[in-house]
Amino acid sequence: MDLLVFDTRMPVGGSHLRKALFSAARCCSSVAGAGPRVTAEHRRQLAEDGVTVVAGVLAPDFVTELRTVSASLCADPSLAHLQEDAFTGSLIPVGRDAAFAQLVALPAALDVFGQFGWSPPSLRWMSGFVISKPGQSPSLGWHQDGWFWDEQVAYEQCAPAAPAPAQVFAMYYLADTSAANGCLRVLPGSHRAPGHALHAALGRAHSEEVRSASEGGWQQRPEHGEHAGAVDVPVRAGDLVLGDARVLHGARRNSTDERRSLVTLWYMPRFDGLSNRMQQGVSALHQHQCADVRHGWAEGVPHLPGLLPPLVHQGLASDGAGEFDHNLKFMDRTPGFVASASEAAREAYCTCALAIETVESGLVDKEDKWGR
Ligand SMILES: O=C(O)CCC(=O)C(=O)O
Repeated sequence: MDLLVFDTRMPVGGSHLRKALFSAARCCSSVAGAGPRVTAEHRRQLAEDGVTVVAGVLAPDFVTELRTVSASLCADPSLAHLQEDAFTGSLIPVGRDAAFAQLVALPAALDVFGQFGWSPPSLRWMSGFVISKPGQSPSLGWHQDGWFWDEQVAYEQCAPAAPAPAQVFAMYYLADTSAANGCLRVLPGSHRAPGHALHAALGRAHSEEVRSASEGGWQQRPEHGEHAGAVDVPVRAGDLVLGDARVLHGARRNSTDERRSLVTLWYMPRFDGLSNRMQQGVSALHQHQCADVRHGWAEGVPHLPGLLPPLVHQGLASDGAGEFDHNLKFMDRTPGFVASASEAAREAYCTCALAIETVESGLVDKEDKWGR
């Protein structure tokens, strides 16, 4: 399909991501002599569509440095086990190289976050990965990265005056992207549609069950298909793609012979306002995936110490899979109400479910997970 053409028949409603608006947001986001500027359109896109692009956040020299570091990590034989999934490509924690400390606490990015209203100490960084798709690799399947679907914050954005997302991705592609080399694609508005039909058809994100590239027929699986309302998000190297963790997204196949790499960083814009249980989950994920950063990383990088979540001591058991599997026991990756959730989560879920019910009757089951 054409890039960024918005299909008005999309099932989740309320979204207006269109090529013209998207381009306008990119063009207007930089002012000569100043850092990138966040516009009302960026805010609207993030709130309603679940993703926006702030152009030109990384200087070209820094992009080159990050590309060199990423390439050397991908060439490191000791990290081969983190590159076995042909769909994702590499999934190498940024803690493997201190060069990424500068990126996590980059003043230009913190300035952008500040314009969205997110600042330390409530803004915390959780984790990050070098995701590098080799040339001639298949698409990365549709998925969402929310792991807190038993929490109130997973559902409160169905309310009209929605607060900041609980978790956002900051993606920096290290090369210009297009449909040919595996650009990002998203289903705008799906972060606010936990009853979206696609959820029930997908396996858990970044788990063993969705990484069997060797199996034939992957092209026919729903996570690799075309879906109504989906848009491509091609960017230039160094742009910042900011998105809600819950938005359904994936990447097109890389049909070129060049690697296509990005760094995905995960931030919690309002860590202080999260439940204790979720704060502990953030800290546990941080420790599990990026513990290396505590060993000397923060030294000499202004702002970084204030972005790190507190450490916790709790079980970090995974569901039995290897280091590549990003599913720990406390995570709830499936949208929809679960009986063990708190009363606050139940109320938020019901409000959200009622809002969706008026749009899509028949999808709502208040007693159990949607569609499962
Ligand atoms: O590879 C990409 O373009 C997207 C990566 C992604 O989906 C993620 O970091 O969650």
